[in-house]
Amino acid sequence: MSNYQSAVDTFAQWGVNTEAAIEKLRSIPISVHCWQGDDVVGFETKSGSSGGGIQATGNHPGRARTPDELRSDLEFSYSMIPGKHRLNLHAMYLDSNEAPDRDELEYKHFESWVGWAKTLGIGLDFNPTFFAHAKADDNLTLSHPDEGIRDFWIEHGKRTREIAAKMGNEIGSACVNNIWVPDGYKDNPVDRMAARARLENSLDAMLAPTHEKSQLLDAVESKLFGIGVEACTVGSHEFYLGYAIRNKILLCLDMGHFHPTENIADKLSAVSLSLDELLLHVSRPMRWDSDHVILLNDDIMAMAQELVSAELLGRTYIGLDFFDATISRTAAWVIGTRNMQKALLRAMLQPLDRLRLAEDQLDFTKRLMMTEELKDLPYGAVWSEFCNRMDVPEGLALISSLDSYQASVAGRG
Ligand code: RNT
Ligand code: ZN
Repeated sequence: MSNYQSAVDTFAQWGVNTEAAIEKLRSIPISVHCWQGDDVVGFETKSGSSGGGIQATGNHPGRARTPDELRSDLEFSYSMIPGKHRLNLHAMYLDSNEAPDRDELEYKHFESWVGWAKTLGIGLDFNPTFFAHAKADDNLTLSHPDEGIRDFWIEHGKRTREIAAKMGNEIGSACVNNIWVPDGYKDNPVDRMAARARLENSLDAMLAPTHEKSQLLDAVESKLFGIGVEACTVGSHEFYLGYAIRNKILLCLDMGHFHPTENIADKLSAVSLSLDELLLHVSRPMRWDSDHVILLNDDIMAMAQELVSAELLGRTYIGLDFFDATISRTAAWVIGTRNMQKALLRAMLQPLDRLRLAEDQLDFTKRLMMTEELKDLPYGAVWSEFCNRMDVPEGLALISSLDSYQASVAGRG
C-alpha cells in the first residue's frame, strides 16, 4: 500500500476525507508578494529617498534587478509551488521607459505585468507605494500637515486604485489594492488627534471615486510601530479597524504589526463579525516586525486553523509579506508559500466535528487528547500526494531544483 493510501485510511478513521482536503487546497490562491524578489527596491528611476522603515537586510547574490529578471524568478518559483497563485505588485515595480513620479502613474506603466499575468493565468493584486520617496522622508504622507504633500499622496492613491481596477477588469478577477502608509512620529506627538483626522480625510478623498467591486477591493493595513516612528503610528489597529468597518472595505492584518505576544489568529473571528472580507499579510516577526520567511510553526498553523474552523476562507484574501535578503530570494518565496499551504492542508485535515463536539460538551480532556494525538497523523503523505498531482517536486528533489536555480542567478551583479 502506498504511503498516501495508508494516510487515506488513517484519516478516514477520524472521519476525515483527504481527497476533499486536497481539492480544497488546490482552490486556494496565495498572493505572492513581488517585493521578496528584489529586497523591496522596485524599478523606479527617480524617487530619491531612503527606505522609510522598510529595508531588507542581507546581500545574498541573485537579487532581481529588472522586471524581466523578477518575472523569470517568479515563474520559476510558481513552478515549485503546487496550485495556481497570484502576484502582489507594488506601485514602485512599474515597467516602463518613462519615469513618472508617483502622482503620474498610469495603467500603461504596468501593462507588461498584466500581459504576463494573463499568459500565466494568474490574478494580480496591487499596492500604492507610500514609502521610499522624497515626499515620504518625514515619515508622514497622507497625514502630513502640509496640504500639498497630502494631495500628492492622495493623487498617488487614486491612481493606484484606477490601475488596480483596470488590472482586475483585464484579468477578470478582483484586484485587492492594499493601503499601508508609514505615517508616525519618532517621539511623543502633542496632537495625535490632528494627525489621525488628517489621515482619515485623506483616505476619504482617496477612496471617494467608486469602482466595481468585481474589479477592485480596497484594503487598509495597520501597524504598531516602525523604525523611526516608535512613539506613534497614525494608522494604528484601532484606527483602521474602525475605518474599515465604517467604509465597508477590507482590513489587512499583518502578523508582524502587533505586540509580540498577541495572538493574531485569535483576531480573525473577532474582526470578521464586523467586516465582510479580510486581507492577511502572513509574516513572521522575530522580536519586532522583522518579516522573516514564514515557517510551518505554531503561529502559522493557528492562522490556518482559524481560517478553516471559522469558515473564513471564502472571505479572506491570503497575501504574504516577508523579505529576507540573506538567502536565495526564490527559495524564500517557495519555502514561505509552501508553508502557508502546508498549514492550510493540516487545518483542513482536522476532524472538526469531533473537536467541536468535545468542546460543546465541555469535555476538555477529550479535546486535549485529540489535539495531541492528531499531531502524529501522516500529514506529510497527503502533502506529497498533492505535490505529485500538481507536478511539483518535494524533499531532496525540491532542494536540488532551488539550488540549481539559485546558482543560475548568482552571477547577477
Ligand atoms: C510594512 C507593511 C507593508 C509592506 C509592504 C511592502 O510594515 O507590512 O505591507 O511590507 O507594503
Ligand atoms: Zn504588511
